[in-house]
Amino acid sequence: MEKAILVNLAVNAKQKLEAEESMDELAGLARAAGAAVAEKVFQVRPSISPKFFIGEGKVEEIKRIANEIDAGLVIFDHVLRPTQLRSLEKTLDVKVIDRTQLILDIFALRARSNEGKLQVELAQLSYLLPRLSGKGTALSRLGGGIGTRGPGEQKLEVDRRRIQNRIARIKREIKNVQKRRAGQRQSRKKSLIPLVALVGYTSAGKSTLFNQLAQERTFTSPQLFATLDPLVRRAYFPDGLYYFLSDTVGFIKKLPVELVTSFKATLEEVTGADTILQVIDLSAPGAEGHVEAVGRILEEIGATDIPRLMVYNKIDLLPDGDELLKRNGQPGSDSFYVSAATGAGVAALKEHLRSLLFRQLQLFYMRIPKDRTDVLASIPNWSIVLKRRENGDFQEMQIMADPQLMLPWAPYIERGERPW
Ligand SMILES: Nc1nc2c(ncn2[C@@H]2O[C@H](COP(=O)(O)OP(=O)(O)OP(=O)(O)O)[C@@H](O)[C@H]2O)c(=O)[nH]1
Ligand SMILES: [Mg+2]
Repeated sequence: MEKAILVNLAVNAKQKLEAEESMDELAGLARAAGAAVAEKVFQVRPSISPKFFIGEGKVEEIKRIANEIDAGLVIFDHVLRPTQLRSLEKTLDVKVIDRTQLILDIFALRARSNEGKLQVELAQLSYLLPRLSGKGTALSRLGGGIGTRGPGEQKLEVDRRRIQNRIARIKREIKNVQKRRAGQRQSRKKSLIPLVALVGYTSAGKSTLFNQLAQERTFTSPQLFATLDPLVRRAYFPDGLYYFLSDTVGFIKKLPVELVTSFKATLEEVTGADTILQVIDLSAPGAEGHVEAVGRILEEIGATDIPRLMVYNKIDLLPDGDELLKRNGQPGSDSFYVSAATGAGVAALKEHLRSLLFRQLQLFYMRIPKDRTDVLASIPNWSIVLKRRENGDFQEMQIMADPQLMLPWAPYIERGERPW
């Protein structure tokens, strides 16, 4: 494990609390990247030093600490200029990375699908390009480990021209993947089955809730950014009615701009959703700030018109958790309190989702002569087929459909309930 020293600069004492929260988050990120956080260094300074970002005295202090505890990595809780990074490394004589590099590094570790890897590489190259500024030597410092994963050093050492070519090629490849994804979205739209997207701050519990709703095992982990690639599954109600549920990448404050743009593919899934479930870790110290950060990103990707439910998670960690449960299901409320881990409150959320998504749909029993292939073929275009079976010369179906659309099909509707 690489021993890391974290550094934060606040411009005035009032920002101290914010700085501490931000550093806690940075520590989580550093651990997610595989570092051992050995020391946190704070400085309050009214202005940013052009040379070292922090004051020169502080640099000396960090150098002393690094020597004492044998730390090989210093992580700044900010975005540093290339010249600042270089001066710091020269003076400190250890690897120095900024918040952006750290996040990019975690994404590089976690990306699993081909598309995810492309997105990460694109983000890394976009970060790198303006920092090349003709100085190839700036890259040779990358000796491996945290802050250097992804495209790999050899690839990083190619010149600007080749990086630009590579960026262009990745963008084309991503476009193809996005086209395919758009096609899949299109066919989902046609099929009337609603799409629900889980969004939220990293580690809010999206994947855990996804598993509860879709009854499916996906990767949940205390690590940050466990989920990077969009995942869509069917989530069933006991009677066979279902919707598509999508798990997405976690958001984070100060998300590198390189990532905001390149992870749009993941977030596009969200803009196509019929309903958004915003998952909030109610036990997290900065929960309010997280809600705001996610809200801002939803605004940026144009998803604010989509109906949204607020799902306050991890109530099992709160002393008043049982009290909060009682608030579920109040008429007109878009807030739900759950524990995705224990399942508490999830039933109320499911019930609400069902009425929200399928409000205008009713259950019909259909009996259609097998030779009416035109009717049989059209049914899935305007209804959700729950079950079908053969019965002599007939196909029998249970469907969910909007009653207003049923008039032309009245001759094929079976009256009375005949559950099977
Ligand atoms: N105590 C408690 N822990 C929970 C709950 N829901 C999730 N967790 C834990 O919180 C951590 C993060 O959960 P995930 O479901 O991976 O979170 P996520 O939002 O998908 O995170 P990313 O994919 O990394 O953005 C895991 O260790 C979960 O076990 C809950 O209701 N209560
Ligand atoms: Mg996840």
